[in-house]
Amino acid sequence: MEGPDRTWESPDYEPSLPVSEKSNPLTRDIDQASAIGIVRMLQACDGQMFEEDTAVKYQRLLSKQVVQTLVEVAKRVELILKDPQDGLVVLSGCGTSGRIAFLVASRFSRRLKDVNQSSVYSYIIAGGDRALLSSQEAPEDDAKLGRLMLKEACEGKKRVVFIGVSCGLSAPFVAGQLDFCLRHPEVFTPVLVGFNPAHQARDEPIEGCTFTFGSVVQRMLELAQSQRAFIISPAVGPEAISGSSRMKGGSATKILLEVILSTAQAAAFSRAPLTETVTLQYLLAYKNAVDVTYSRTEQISTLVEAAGKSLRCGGRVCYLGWGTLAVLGLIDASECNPTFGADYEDIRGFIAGGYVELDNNEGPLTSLGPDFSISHEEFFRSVLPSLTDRDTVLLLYTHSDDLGEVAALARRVRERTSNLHAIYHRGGGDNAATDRQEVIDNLCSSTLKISWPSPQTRISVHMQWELSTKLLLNAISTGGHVLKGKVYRNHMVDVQVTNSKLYRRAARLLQKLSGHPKSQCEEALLKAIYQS
Ligand code: F1P
Repeated sequence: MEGPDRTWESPDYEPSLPVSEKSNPLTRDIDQASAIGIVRMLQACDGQMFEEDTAVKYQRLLSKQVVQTLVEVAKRVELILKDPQDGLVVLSGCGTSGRIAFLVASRFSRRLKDVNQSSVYSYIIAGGDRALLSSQEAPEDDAKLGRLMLKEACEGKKRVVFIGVSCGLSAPFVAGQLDFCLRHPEVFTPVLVGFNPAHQARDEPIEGCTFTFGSVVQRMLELAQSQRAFIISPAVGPEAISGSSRMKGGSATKILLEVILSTAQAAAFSRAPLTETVTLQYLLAYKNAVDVTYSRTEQISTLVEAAGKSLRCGGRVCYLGWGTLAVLGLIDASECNPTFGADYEDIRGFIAGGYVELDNNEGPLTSLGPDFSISHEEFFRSVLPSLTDRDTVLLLYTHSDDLGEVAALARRVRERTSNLHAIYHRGGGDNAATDRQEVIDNLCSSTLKISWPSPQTRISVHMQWELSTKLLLNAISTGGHVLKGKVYRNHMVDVQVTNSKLYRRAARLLQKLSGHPKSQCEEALLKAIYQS
């Protein structure tokens, strides 16, 4: 069997770029690939998340040091769970990182509620809740805003574990929050999650601040020696589409946050030991989820093909989901606009129960515009009447959802289009097909059904289904846009240049592709941005 491709790890490979911005040699020709070729490339890329560390250059997800830090952070969370009064665990980030923070904080808050415990989790996303469903990239550059939002969230709290996520170790919003934590060590334990080695943290000046992301990381590294700050920053390899941290960055964020909170919660309420072995078992359960998902290459490529066809001929792709799988649909759809220059109607997500089910801090956002209408009713009202075979509809559900409701919805969609597909997870060894499931199968032109064995660890099988669904949706929306021609080699070429990270990336890309000097490329970019 062929070993992993380690080209990107060489010091000579794109040496000026951090791992999160490098282009992945595995996907260099993704723009030329067929649907199945795309899926195989994504599989190889996602597989890099769990590769072992070699020549000590990069820490990886399964490295001993990463596992040890996860245990230490979980212990800090456990302390808050055991004595929740005046304590808080804050998960924060920008874009995808903030969306995953929301997803994870919501899930674990719900779990605490189920066992009659008071909630200790809170999320912050740059730009507020509207950023859960749309791209709000300018606030990412605002360190002061980050600090203010954190201050507000922690008002009156005496002990706070703050987990700031920035995949590229680069967002000023998160740097501002970490700086604030470092200035108030009596209250805050700062934790940084990202996917570059610490020395690759961004060192560009931040407007109105005396610190850079890099200098904040330096201060944290010093405190890390006495466990007063923690940095978890394994490399997961370059993204399949260069810099698209919604992909592996988002997946690895979900894995790390869930491992920390799951192990902490099990230790606090079930006296489960909080050890490296247990933590490693959790991580390996996610590796298994990735492997199980990609064992369906053919079926995934059917979905990619369908999405690509719809997008190419001006049709739409709609994700109609239930529970947290629907939230993943909303998240995936919202990311297509900044990544591929897509219109909000190109790929849209809908969730059964709308904002009640989403349960976000700011409540319903429908008044913000049509792209914030997210319920199935809204789909029936505004999309269903104009649905045709050009559009692709994808149902996202699990065996714990109301299959009668799924079947009823499938029937209504099927009256307008035969291009109906489903992703369905079932677990606990439950393989028996129900009548309702058969009805749904017959209505759909393809069903990607994954039966999950009961997990060996305490990990919730739902979290594996979620990761699996995230990978599938990322493959569908990325693959669909690649087939539409929105990617050149493995670069986003229809990206919106809405913050400083994206500006630098766009300028670099112009230089790489045109061969012209930096100054000329920046001038051309500025002209394009300001349309002059
Ligand atoms: C945050 C982020 C990404 C998004 C885009 C712009 O990045 O919003 O989620 O896909 O690249 O930046 P990071 O701070 O997590 O690196």
